[in-house]
Amino acid sequence: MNSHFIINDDVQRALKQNRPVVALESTVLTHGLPHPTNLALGRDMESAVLADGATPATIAVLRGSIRVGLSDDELAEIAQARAMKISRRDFAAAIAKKANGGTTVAGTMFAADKVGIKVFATGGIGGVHKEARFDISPDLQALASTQMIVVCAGAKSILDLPSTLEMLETNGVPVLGYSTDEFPAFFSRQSGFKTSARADSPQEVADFARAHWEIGMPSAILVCQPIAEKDEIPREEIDPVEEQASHEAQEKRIGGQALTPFLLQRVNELTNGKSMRANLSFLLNNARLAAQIAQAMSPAKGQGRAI
Ligand code: PSU
Ligand code: MN
Repeated sequence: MNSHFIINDDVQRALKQNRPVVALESTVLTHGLPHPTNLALGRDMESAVLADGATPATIAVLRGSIRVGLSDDELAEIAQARAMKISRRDFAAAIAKKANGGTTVAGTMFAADKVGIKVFATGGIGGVHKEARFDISPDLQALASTQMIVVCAGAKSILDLPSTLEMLETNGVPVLGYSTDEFPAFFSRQSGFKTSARADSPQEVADFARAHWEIGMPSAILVCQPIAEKDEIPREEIDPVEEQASHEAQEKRIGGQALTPFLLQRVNELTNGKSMRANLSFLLNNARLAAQIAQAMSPAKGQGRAI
């Protein structure tokens, strides 16, 4: 590994001993949630991964280095500092400027793959935008070309969900519903669209992934876990809010990397923080499930818990 990457000791040890490791993204911390909620979430996600027997590896760029695994001080720094949004094209810019940055799903997958992490938990993936259908998240490209299990709560209905699912199909990415046959729409358990397959336990996900990669498939597996029923926001409530946010984005001509953070923030304002609470709920659930899947994937399964 070259000098642009710094892997922290806990993660390095776990990887060396083939113990389960779960990658966590940081754009949700730098661009998705306000301070100090973002720091509390970052800590809670790490604790959730640890409690389910895996080592958390939050990925970010700190002062120009790609960091895999952060200390608590470093997590606090990334949650507070001005940070770039880092997808695949942005790493070199951040390194050259010695900047801080939160890595998106695509950015996190890139770094996690480089160090050999196979399981990653996030909230929602990027996809095809409704406002501009040529605005297709690099997350979809990363999913097409990285052998990794990505646990999410589906995608937001601020995105063009049918086009997003079509792109995943085009790119050979299996969309696994976790205990569901329906693609979950982030705040809602249902979207009206089907997944391509289903798994009902961490072991089933692990077996599916092994089969996919053993035959030589280069793509990721997108595991979609619906939000808990108690935290769900009904479609009739969230859909008009998302539509309003989308109109505002068009009026203000917000595009490119700024679009997703704008939409997230507006939806949160318009729901008086309800969407943020829902977001926190499934981020934690996804961290837990990812840890269980990482255990099921681990050859060192049953050799003691991560510390
Ligand atoms: N969707 C969310 N919350 C998020 C993101 C997406 O509901 O925090 C973040 C993720 O990091 C994702 C990125 O990878 O936004 C996608 O941004 P873009 O659409 O610019 O690719
Ligand atoms: Mn985009």
